[in-house]
Amino acid sequence: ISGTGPLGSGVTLVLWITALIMILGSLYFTYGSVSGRVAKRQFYAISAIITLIAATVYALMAGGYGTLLQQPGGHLVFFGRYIDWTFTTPLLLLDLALLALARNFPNRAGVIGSILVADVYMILTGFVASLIRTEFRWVFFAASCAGFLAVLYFVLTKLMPQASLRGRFIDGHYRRLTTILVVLWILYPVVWALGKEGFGVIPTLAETVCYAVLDVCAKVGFGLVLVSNRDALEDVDREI
Ligand code: RET
Repeated sequence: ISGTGPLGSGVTLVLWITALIMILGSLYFTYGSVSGRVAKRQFYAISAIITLIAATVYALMAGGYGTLLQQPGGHLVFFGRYIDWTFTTPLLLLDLALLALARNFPNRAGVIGSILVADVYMILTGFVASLIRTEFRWVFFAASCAGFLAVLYFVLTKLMPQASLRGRFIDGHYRRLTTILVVLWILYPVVWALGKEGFGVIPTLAETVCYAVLDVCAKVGFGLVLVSNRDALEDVDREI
């Protein structure tokens, strides 16, 4: 890939800072995954992978290789983001599924698979929307939103009742994490619509800052909250 070369200095700085935060997060979660309590290890490990992927892609974008210029009249497409999201959003949903679904839940793989398919559909149609210059992009934006609604449907109506059955610690923890996830994830299409790929009412720097803050909260913040609840994670291990 040739990339578009250096971006504005403000944008580049924000991308490097975010890459650094992701690296620190990844080191922290990796450490926890080998030294922490057994019940927590799988969740530390998933968070470590999520932040490592993000660190890699942020470094790529900061170097000017994670963007392409859409011609003619072009806007910058930060395609790196979609690579990141294709892998990290399924892993975040896997966290919720591992919390909610007991190992002996019938059709566990089917439910998890359905959520992941809806999620990847959301990201890939969103990517296509970002490549299209004409108004037709909103058709793909709408398709992506439909995928997002399907994800929310699974999280709220399929996983939530199962989490409730697993005792009050898991139930409470699942609800807290789901609230954080829903609030943060809804903001992504909002930033997209406001940014260059959508209506173009906010400049690239503002868009970069918004996504950086969202990504740090949705990956590092979410991961920290996830591993902070010992009672709930021990119940996951105890197969309640
Ligand atoms: C797009 C644009 C099209 C419409 C929709 C979108 C949703 C994106 C989401 C992304 C979440 C990313 C996370 C990343 C980090 O950990 C693709 C922006 C609905 C929900 C959580």
